[in-house]
Amino acid sequence: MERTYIMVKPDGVERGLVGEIIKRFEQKGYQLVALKLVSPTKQLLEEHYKDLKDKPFFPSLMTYMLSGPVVGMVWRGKDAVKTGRRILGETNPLASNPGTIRGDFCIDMGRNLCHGSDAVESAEREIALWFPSGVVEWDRKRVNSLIYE
Ligand code: YYY
Ligand code: MG
Repeated sequence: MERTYIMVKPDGVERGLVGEIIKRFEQKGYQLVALKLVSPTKQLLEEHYKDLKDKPFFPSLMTYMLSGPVVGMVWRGKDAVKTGRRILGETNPLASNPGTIRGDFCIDMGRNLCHGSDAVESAEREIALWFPSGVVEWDRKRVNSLIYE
């Protein structure tokens, strides 16, 4: 089973969309294995977005991400990384289909509500970064038998 790191960005937290975003992963059938509200440090965010540090939008991305607390979570399940990003929508909300989180709730790229890992390796890196003491490994046998064949 794959794991992915999903984060509600400061705009999503302030706009009261945390529950809505959690709901979409829950109703799909993914299993929540970690969750926290945190005001991240600049260093943590620079590490999280280290691949983007030379991009022109990096300074505004940092300002945005430091504007309030974020909710980090880890969701577990089959194909969680790729499907998680499909649940979020495209990076640009205006290119995101209705029915996706970004397609339904936002407009500008620099206010796109949420983050989702883009590959299994980056997911594991991000999970270790945001949840250094690990996640909760709990069993969900009964529900899994209703979701997976
Ligand atoms: O993975 P994803 O969040 O969809 O996009 P990334 O390419 O990793 O960029 C991270 C973050 O940076 C994006 O969610 C919004 C912001 N951003 C931007 O403001 N302008 C761009 N041209 C590209 C990305
Ligand atoms: Mg990304």
